[in-house]
Amino acid sequence: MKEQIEKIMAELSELKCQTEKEVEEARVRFLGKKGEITALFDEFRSVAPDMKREFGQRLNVLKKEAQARIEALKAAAQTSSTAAQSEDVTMPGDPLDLGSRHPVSIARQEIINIFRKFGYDVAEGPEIEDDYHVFEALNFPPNHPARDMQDTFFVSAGHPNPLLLRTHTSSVQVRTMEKMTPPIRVICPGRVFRNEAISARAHCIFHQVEGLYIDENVTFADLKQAILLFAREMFGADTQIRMRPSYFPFTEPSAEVDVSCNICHGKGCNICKGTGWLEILGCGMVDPNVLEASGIDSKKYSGFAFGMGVERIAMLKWQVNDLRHYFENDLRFLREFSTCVEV
Ligand code: 2U9
Repeated sequence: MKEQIEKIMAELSELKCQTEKEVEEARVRFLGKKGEITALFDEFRSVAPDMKREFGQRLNVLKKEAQARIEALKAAAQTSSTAAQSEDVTMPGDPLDLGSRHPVSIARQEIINIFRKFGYDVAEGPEIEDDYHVFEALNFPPNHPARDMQDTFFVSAGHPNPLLLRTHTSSVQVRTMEKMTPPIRVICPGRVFRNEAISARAHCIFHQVEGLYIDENVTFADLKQAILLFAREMFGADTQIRMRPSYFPFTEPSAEVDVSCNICHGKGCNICKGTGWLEILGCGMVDPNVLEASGIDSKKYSGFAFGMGVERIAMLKWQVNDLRHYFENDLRFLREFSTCVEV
């Protein structure tokens, strides 16, 4: 009996089971009604009285060991079967909810791509600027309303050259003129800030793309051609433009540009308010004072400049009726642009 107890003890320590079924089979084999350990307890009845104490103790140790081993194997089998159920490695992965480009980013990139094709470089500059680069160098008179606290966010006021949040990206062109000699052909995309109440048509933060072309003999005809080509690339090959006289401190002459309505093709609809035209940008010939302020000889060089609001271009291109959609991040709105990919 001693050898049998030792043999079963060795088998128990080597025992391995993968599944709960295998554990149950092992339990039946050792501890079931007809199990090997149960059979030893039956045999125990016929053991000589002087050996009963020793074998009784050995048998109890063996039974406890068998029960503990079976319990441990059962717990391990249950854990691995739960893990196997929850981790089916053949299942496809959880789909990732991919985002898409914001319509303002798409429009901004389309504008940049068009002017890049025309040979323009891209320049960027600081959003916190000084009065000189935003107003003074651009021929704004000292009492111009844009220089007022009502219209501009000041970072440090009461200084001869206060710091402020730029109200247009023209300051980037000024810095470009300070650094470079003509020919200069540059577009300046960026965020601008104006102290305005938020509404369907205005926001205190928006995006602009401005352009500047300076060389010898640049004329208004060159400006008109550049804007016409841009409008046709942006809004379609049959787009017409018209120019209306306007005024800006930094350009002379100045104009506002409309494109023919891409919804009604000039017939008149509620998008163009029955006029057949949509305003897209402002432009003009750079004022000689502006050239001279940045060290460019206005007798030798001339140039044109233009500026557009990117949110407005995107509104016209995709018929967005309220500027606030751009800032609310409503996925139903943003997903409408998931198939618009700029090249
Ligand atoms: C330099 C010289 C001239 C940039 C220009 C406009 C006309 C213009 C507005 C369009 C809509 C701003 O976003 S908006 O409100 N811009 O009408 N911008 S000419 O002229 C410059 C710029 C830099 C050195």
